[in-house]
Parts: sequence; C-alpha cells; structure tokens
Amino acid sequence: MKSMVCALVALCLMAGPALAYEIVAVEDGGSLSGTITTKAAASNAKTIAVTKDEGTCHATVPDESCLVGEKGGLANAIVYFVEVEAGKDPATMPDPMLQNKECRYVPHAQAMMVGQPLVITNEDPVLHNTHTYDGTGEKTVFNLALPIQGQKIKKKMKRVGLVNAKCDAGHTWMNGYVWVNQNPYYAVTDAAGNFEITDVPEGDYTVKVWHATLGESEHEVTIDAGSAASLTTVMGK
Ligand SMILES: [Cu+2]
Repeated sequence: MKSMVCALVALCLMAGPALAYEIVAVEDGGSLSGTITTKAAASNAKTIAVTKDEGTCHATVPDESCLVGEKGGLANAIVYFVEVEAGKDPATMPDPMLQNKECRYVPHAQAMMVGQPLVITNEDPVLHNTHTYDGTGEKTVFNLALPIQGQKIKKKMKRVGLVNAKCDAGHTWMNGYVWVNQNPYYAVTDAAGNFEITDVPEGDYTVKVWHATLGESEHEVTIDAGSAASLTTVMGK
C-alpha cells in the first residue's frame, strides 16, 4: 500500500505531457483585457554596470527588473490562459524571437506556444552564449554559443513552462524570460501595464499573471461569446 501511494505521488510530481490543443475556427470569440499594476518600487531609474565589451554593451544597461509606467502600470507581466482545449491558430501570434542586442535580451519577457520554434539571434559584433534554464533555475533547456553577428538559430520549445535566458559569455547581467504556454492565449503587458487577449472561445478559464520579480497570481475568468471581459490586478506588496 505504501509503495503504491509513493508511486502515485511520483506520478503526480512528474511533469505530464501538455494537454493537446486543437486549432479550430473561433467564431464570435470573446476577449480578455485589462491593466496589471503594482505598488512595488520601480527600477526604471536604475541601471546595471557593464563589466565587459563596453564598446557594444555601453557603460550600463537598464535595470528591467520592475518597470512601472503611469498609474502604477506594470510592464513585462505575462498573462496566460493555463488550459484551452481548442481555439485560434498559433500562427496568428507574432513569431517568438529572442534577440541578443546591445548585451540585453530583447524582449525582456515574452510568451509563446509549446511546439513552436523560438528564434535566437545575435545582433552584436561580440560573442554571446545564450544559456537557458527551466523554472527551477538549475536545469538547462538549451545552451547556444552565438559567435557571429547576424546569426539566427531556431529552437523548438518542447515543454510548457518558464525559460530563463542567461549569458555564459561574461555578460552576467543579461536576463530574459520566455513563458512557453499550452495554448496561444497569452499576452505581455506593455509599458503602461495593459494587455489584450483576443478570439477566446466562450467558457470558464484559469488565467495566471506572472512577473519575474513580483511573483504570480491566479484568476478565474468567464469569457462570453462576442464579449469583452476584463482582468485588473495588483502584483507584489
Ligand atoms: Cu552575452
């Protein structure tokens, strides 16, 4: 009995395969939009000192850990539907791209759908080594040397979850985030904290909001056909 319980627990702890997603025509879908805000201290005025390749990387890079706009709007928060069985074609979403640019990851935070290729590029005349880790921060997802300016490499992202990009070429400050989602219903908040997710089939869903330094929150939302639902929440303390 004891061993059976252990086996069950082990099964539960293993990351299961992502729920299959079916592409269907979404007629009269709804939308979810809103503003994510915070009262946390903004990092907008802060910079991080550069210690290598200053000619390309400049003397400092912006501290993007908590970018806050007008009225407390939080940038770079990722809003995503946890599970959607069927809906819009992921090809309608922008192609995910992670640029090494002036020794920063651009964009700083983004989302994409599992099974899609992530394009990693080097825009700089210096070596970057994009080393990505999973949500534990310990397990490598991929590790890519990019010695050539203009280089582009595609990596198919096979697992749902967080991918955190660091650089092993001595640019210790480089930090980028890619949320790999089960479905194409996601958005990243803009500089004012606003987001919009469209063409959602009607139904009840769990939506999460994630920010690299302010954590995560979970919300139950109902999407009605042809209607606009809203989600507004405050992240952090
Ligand atoms: Cu680098």
